[in-house]
Amino acid sequence: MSWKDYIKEDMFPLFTCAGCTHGTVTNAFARVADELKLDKDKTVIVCAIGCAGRIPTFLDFPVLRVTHGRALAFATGIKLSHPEMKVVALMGDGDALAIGGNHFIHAARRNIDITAIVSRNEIYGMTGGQYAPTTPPGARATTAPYGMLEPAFDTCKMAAGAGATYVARTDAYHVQHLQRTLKTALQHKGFGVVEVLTSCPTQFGRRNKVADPAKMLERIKALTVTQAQAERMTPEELEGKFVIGEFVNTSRPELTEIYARAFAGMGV
Ligand SMILES: Cc1ncc(C[n+]2csc(CCOP(=O)(O)OP(=O)(O)O)c2C)c(N)n1
Ligand code: SF4
Repeated sequence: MSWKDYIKEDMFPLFTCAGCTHGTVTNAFARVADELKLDKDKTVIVCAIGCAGRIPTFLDFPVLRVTHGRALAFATGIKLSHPEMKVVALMGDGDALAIGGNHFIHAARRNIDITAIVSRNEIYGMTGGQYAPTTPPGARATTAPYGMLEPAFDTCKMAAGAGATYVARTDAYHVQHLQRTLKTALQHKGFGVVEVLTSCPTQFGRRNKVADPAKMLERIKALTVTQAQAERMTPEELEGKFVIGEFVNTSRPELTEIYARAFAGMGV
């Protein structure tokens, strides 16, 4: 088998705009699925409405595409009823952190064994460029024509604070780092979060003078620092940067195991 066996090539061409790096995440996922030899009968991907949510339908796994913001709610139901399944939620940042923010923090609190991958393109791509909770201050969006006035979420700090047992950030420029991070996350038991910095040249780029897909990738490169680099930087130097790497990798009781123990021998 090769990584291409995890892609539904008959569905090509992709619907995405040129330079959209949601596709880079899908590509990395397929390669890691091949490395880990993920069983297509024991893995399910849940995604929702949005460009990021549509991309997983090109992966050759059972894919459940649900209402915007509800990927983790459905993923939780699948995992509780089929604890033997590997459950992955592949989401956009608006999807995961705005309308789906509540599901996100409670999945982390419960430490349910789901891998949550959040593609952070800093905008609502599919619906025409409205700002997301991840849009950087000052950036323009259709709903922020004079620049974003609100601060952006730190997804990783939020996930860690809510109790996720694996938390990491990576990006679509450093693709080997992206693959290594996804590989570790997919082997983790418990609620794992991988934030992937991605680019939307069409809706973010055009409004923020980085419409060229290559420039958007250079922007990601310029904005990211490793944890080792971050340690040598002042808070002022770190302002607006994204530290990539692993922030949490720990274990504590997982929700479906807690349920199994609670109902053991009761015939439930
Ligand atoms: C319940 C509901 N609310 C709002 C929408 C409209 N809607 C569709 S996609 C989307 C945002 C998409 O942004 P994101 O999740 O960041 O994904 P992207 O398209 O940027 O990849 C919104 C608001 C919807 N389809 N359903
Ligand atoms: S609108 Fe943005 S997120 Fe959607 S496909 Fe185009 S580049 Fe990708």
